[in-house]
Amino acid sequence: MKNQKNPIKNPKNKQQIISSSSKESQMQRHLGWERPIVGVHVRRTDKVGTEAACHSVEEYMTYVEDYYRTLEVNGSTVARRIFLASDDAQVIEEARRKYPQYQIIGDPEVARMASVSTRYTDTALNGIILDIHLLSMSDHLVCTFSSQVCRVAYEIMQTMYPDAAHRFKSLDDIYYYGGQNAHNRRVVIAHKPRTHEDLQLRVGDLVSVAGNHWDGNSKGKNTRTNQGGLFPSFKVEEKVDTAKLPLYAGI
Ligand SMILES: Nc1nc2c(ncn2[C@@H]2O[C@H](COP(=O)(O)OP(=O)(O)OP(=O)(O)O)[C@@H](O)[C@H]2O)c(=O)[nH]1
Ligand SMILES: [Mg+2]
Repeated sequence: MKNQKNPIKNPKNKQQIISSSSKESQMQRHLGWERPIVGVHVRRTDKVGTEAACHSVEEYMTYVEDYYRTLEVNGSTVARRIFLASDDAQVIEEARRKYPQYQIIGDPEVARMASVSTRYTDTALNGIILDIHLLSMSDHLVCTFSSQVCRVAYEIMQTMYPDAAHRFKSLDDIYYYGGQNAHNRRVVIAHKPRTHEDLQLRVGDLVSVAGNHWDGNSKGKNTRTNQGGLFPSFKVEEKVDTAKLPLYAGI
């Protein structure tokens, strides 16, 4: 009985597991997948200018090149390879044109189906599942963590290593769990707005933070005034929320 419930020990399920993993390696052979490989996710279309800034292909590739140069510090030569996923097919075409020294694995047709008008079809769903899977299988990720797509790939990647915390470069947000509790910050140094974009802060105010802009500023909302805007990140500190947990005195 016990044996039947265990999918690894049950021969029928074992067969399924073996065939799905061999399908995966067949697919990787078909794509020309070899390691080391960097997974690059370029989120464009509806995201750009509304929820996130546009980053050029060159900006992503600078960090890819850094990764390969670091591998080469011992004097070896490492072939340049990326897996490129995007919701904009032009990005794959642009990268292939500008970086002929790179082997670029990526399917412009999958990216075309990810456009806003067709992304809710079954074909597009298969495309995003495959893209996230291949991003997670990469040795290193270069992407924008403002996108849930890359954060999911990174979360899956974490299951393959004791700690994958150094295996990514995000061009914008720090990692966060979609739907996480608020990480409010408490103001420790008052702030007078420098421009109309800035928040006014009093010591003790609580600020909900939307993102780090990596130029010394963060964006957030002052919960006292309900005003949103920028502020110097060093003027606030994390407010740690505590919760009462059961003591299990009998254990
Ligand atoms: N195939 C493919 N589809 C993509 C890619 N990037 C974005 N998409 C599509 O765009 C959708 C965006 O999904 P969301 O979960 O809203 O992710 P996001 O907009 O990047 O981030 P949040 O809205 O902040 O969660 C995906 O479900 C896909 O349909 C990509 O690299 N490949
Ligand atoms: Mg979205």
